[in-house]
Amino acid sequence: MNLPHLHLISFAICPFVQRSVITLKYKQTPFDLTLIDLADPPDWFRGRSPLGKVPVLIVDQDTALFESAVINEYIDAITPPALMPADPLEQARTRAWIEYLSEQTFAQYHWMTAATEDAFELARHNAARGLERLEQQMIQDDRLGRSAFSLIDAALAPILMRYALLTDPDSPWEADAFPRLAARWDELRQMPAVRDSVPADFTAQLVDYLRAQEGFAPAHFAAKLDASA
Ligand SMILES: N[C@@H](CCC(=O)N[C@@H](CS)C(=O)NCC(=O)O)C(=O)O
Repeated sequence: MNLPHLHLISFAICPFVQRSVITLKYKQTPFDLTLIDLADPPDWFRGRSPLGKVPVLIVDQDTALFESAVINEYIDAITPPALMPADPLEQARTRAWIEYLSEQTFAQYHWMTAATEDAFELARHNAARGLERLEQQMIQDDRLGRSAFSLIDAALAPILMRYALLTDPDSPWEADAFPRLAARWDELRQMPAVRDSVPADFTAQLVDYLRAQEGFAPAHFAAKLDASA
């Protein structure tokens, strides 16, 4: 099958875009990437992205796909090896856990950007509960904890990468508390598709992003990351 031309529209530190970059790199599929500033998006982006969100994947300069889970399923369908299971029940379960990870991505974002100390604590608690439930699932359910790479991993890696970067006594993430997740992150972080899914100056870009926000958590992390960037 001749591959269509794939053009991914991105915002540099977006974890949802990163899901698609991981999938494209895992499949060793060529693609163009255009970065936009979400604070000041270009006019053409509004026309291409019905929700005004990234990622958008423009296929053959023509069709714009949106929603990272949908984009990843499309990439998976047109490039071997297939990551989505063939069995309809397993497909549905895969989609459900990817949706769960979307919630955890937002929980992490709320924690990283909490405006007040109270909101930071609440967000930490919510994110920790989400991680605990995931850890339990991985213990009970070998299909989730197995080592073969999956579309679930493409959604999990951006979250764990950010927790690994934002080490903090008030982090929901503790490697000792989540041994299954920590072991999975150890495997994922060594994969070239995951390692190369963010730019070399990712930490600096995250600091810049946080510095541009206001409130308790951004100031807290920007100062910490600044020192280590
Ligand atoms: N459900 C969407 C979420 C994408 C999303 O929230 N992207 C953020 C950047 S990380 C965005 O574009 N935000 C802009 C906005 O909400 O206006 C997906 O999975 O693609």
